Amino acid sequence: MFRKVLVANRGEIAVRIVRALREAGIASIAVYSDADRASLAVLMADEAAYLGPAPASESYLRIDKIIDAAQRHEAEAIHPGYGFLSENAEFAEACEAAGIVFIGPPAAAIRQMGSKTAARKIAIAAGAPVVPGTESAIDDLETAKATARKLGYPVLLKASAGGGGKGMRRVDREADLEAAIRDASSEALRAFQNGEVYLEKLVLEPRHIEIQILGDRHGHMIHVGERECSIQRRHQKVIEECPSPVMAEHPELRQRMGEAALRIARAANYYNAGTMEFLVDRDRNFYFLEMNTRLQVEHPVTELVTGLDLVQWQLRIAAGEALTLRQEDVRWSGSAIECRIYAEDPDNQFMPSPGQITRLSEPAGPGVRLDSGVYEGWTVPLDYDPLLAKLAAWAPSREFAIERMKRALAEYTIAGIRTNRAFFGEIMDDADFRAGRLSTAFLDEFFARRQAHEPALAAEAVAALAAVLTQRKSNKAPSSAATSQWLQTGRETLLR
Ligand code: MV4
Repeated sequence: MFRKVLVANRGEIAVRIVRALREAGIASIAVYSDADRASLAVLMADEAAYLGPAPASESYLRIDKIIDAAQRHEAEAIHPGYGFLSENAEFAEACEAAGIVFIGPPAAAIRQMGSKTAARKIAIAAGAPVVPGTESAIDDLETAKATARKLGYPVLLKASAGGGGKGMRRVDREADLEAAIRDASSEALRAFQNGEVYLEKLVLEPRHIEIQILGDRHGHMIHVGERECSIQRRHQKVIEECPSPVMAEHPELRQRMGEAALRIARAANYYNAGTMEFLVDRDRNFYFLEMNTRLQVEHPVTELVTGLDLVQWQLRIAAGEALTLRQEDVRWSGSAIECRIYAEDPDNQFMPSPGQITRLSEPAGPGVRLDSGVYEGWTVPLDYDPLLAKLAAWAPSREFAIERMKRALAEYTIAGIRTNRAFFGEIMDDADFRAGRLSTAFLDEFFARRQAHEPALAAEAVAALAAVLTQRKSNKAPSSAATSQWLQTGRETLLR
């Protein structure tokens, strides 16, 4: 096993990895930018290495600086976390070239799966179901028209290099196809420097369910079940759970999806931790979408239900150890739900919220897990994703996990900044959520229902306004530079 590992990330995931390293008796090195000098990960790690200015392009995305820090601190391996360089094949290769182990999959698998069309081809070759569509990029309108007609409208245009919904266009009729190809292609070109787009049949109101896999470097691979990730806002996951509520009624689906995920992973010569994303339609047909070649934000719900520690397994696998778990050793017990706590204002179009955490009181107790990257007094930088923490609740049943989540949310106090904490309480009480009636359309429908009830809240709004007005004299106007920069960012987001 390694003696010392560098964590090439920040925030809650850096803390999560530092914790795993400490448990394994491995020394940890945190990295930090100017904005993160006093981050929780820096405080918790054994050593810390400065990278550079706050912008990620000058710090957390700088392969040269990270490799240099690892060498200066004599790290034997680097854990990339998620985001940043975690799915960068060049980074994985640079680690190897420097004699440092990249804690993740082989660079070739990262590269292959980075292309959605290549991933689709691998899945098809592996005999796994994919959404009906084209195997390669569209290069002429007439062929595209013929394909769309064969698939049947509505169809979906997607960017080959895509992800996160960029370069995606729904097309409802042939008359709209030409313009949609042009729009999607130019958006893809701007976002990914690659204008290739392809066609898929549109799956209506699908669920988004993903399968976690683990494989060692000796050819042994297992799946550790699914996560339901249908509750998303603008392609950003908000709530995740394990098991998916559909598995309660259709337990054979887990095995079928698990086997499909493993076929794809084997075809890609994959090892370490990875995730296959699937769309699941109303008739429970499932289709492979894409693969994430990294540890996922939402991995804790899998850990709570399986009792496995995915980061420990990542470390052992990267060190060349055998995955000693057999498929039949994996058991799923109870139900776990995770809420992503963001520094954003749910009452103001989820704009990022400025500043310093003036008071923090964290939930604990039975069945509660908090993966946080913040502490009282810390100023949340505006340079990065504003994820503060992930709050997860486990219980023997989904119903009780929801009650535990509500209790934990009520115990959670974060003052000085706006957060989406209270918004989760509303979702936990939503009838569709409680019934497990989920799809990627859930949040839009939830907001529409909420809007419909808004007039009933008028009296409360008047009371709240009165309370604010009476308190106002004693409050100083927020005027720090940090505040105004946050507001500026928020306004720009709003105007996009
Ligand atoms: C789809 C789809 C429906 N039909 N593909 C969105 C991001 C990208 N990774 C794939 N996405 C989708 N692909 C077909 N053929 C619906 C979505 C989609 C979605 C997928 C997962 C989670 C949330 C989503 C929200 C809107 C659309």
